[in-house]
Amino acid sequence: MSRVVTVGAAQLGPVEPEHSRSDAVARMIELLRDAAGMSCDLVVFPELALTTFFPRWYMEDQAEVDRYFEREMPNADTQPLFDEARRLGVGFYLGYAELAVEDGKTRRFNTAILVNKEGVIVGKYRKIHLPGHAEVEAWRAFQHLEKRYFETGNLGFGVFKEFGGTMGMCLCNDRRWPETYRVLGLQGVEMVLLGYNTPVHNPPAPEHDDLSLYHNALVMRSGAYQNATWVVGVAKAGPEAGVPMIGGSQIVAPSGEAVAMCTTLGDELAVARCDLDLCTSYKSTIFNFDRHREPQAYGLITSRKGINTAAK
Ligand code: ING
Repeated sequence: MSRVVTVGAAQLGPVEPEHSRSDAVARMIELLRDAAGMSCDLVVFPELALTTFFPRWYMEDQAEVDRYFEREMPNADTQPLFDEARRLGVGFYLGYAELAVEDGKTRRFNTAILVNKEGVIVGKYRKIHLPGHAEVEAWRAFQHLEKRYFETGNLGFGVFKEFGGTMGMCLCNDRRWPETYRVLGLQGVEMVLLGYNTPVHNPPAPEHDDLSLYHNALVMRSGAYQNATWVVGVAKAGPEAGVPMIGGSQIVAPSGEAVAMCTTLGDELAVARCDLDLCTSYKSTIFNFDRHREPQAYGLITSRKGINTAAK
């Protein structure tokens, strides 16, 4: 028995500051239609897909920053995407900047949602690992102010029983942290969906720049293999507001192999038929967590003394 989900990695090229949300939505609808033409069940769009990657600038005025946030979802700008997806019978993952009022307090998150084939939001995730810095750093060619503009996500890493399997979500920098995949893996995740906006150049470590695509692939492929899950990673790519961002969107099998990849820096769709039952081949053998993981023996800081004793 196979549980095949046909997935479209819908990479976007630059969303420039002068592009409106409806410009971005129109491009995403084009990719959605292409995906439906290839029998996709689910399409994954990038992080912050509706706007340019605004954390690259320092903005003093909060009202200026808030222009990049969505106050409700769907809204007038995104309703056409929801409507077309429902008409086509395709679900999607969408990254955007969320402004929410919770208990009378205004909260701002880097958010992703999972929308089912009926156009209903069935899952939400708020980015936990926020890279960059909170104060403007004039020495940088461009800023990375996610720690200033967003709060740490408060929804944890959850799984959602959708599309015939166990789906998980994360965002961008989360993909670099093994904890992300392991927390999802311990919940039996079978497909991790993630969008990213990754500059080629990381100002604090220019020596990493040549490895940016390698590191992108490395973290998603190892996360997939070590947690016996599919991983779908989708870029907003290309020279956005003059800042080059990596592409490298790809669909990764539980084996760690990339089965589909984008090869440009523009709007591009990569499609794969993903059999969720392939996860079982790893979850029931080498990564059978119940049989082979030994968390009680891992010597966390709280049992440091225990390790020293064993060493004598
Ligand atoms: N972007 C980057 C990412 O983790 C970054 C931050 C840039 C890390 C360059 C390392 C090198 O992919 C976001 N938005 O998290």
